[in-house]
Amino acid sequence: MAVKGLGKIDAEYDASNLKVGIIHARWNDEIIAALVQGAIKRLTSMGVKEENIIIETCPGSFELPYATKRFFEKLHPEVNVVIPIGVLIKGSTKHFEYISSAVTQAIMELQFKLHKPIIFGLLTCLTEEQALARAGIDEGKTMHNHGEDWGAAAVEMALKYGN
Ligand code: RBF
Repeated sequence: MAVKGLGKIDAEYDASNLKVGIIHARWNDEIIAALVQGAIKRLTSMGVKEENIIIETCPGSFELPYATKRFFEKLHPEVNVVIPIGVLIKGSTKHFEYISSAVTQAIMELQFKLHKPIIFGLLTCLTEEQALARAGIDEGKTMHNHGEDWGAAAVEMALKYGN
């Protein structure tokens, strides 16, 4: 049994009618691309139709909460759930700490404001190696792709708790 990770999904979900938004930041693009692919792979394997996965981008992780809000309110009110995806890597200044906690808090609060499920697709890594590993693309392939977990979480949250 795995100690970390999402664990076995709790039910057979029929996701064939779900509409899912993915909004990804454009910083750290190689890692982002792998995470987005991981999310799409899991969503489609659970029955979400490719044409019902709507992908949008924003500049960096800091912009994810507002982009997610406007995605629901303006661009695609019909989507059931959004996966905002960003990769923050600690540098030599305090940016990392400020952005990590502000974005985390804002995404959490946004769910309660909008009454929509929003998945936490933010990696907050101390090194680039950590981020590569969590996207499943480090040299030794030491970890799985966390984007896949986010895809599964999106389906479960939309079908069990969504409206
Ligand atoms: N955005 C990310 O998504 N990941 C990062 O690792 C990241 N690091 C940043 C480091 C610095 C010093 C600055 C100024 C910005 C960084 N950003 C990063 C971009 C940030 O999320 C935002 O897009 C910009 O600050 C514009 O509002």
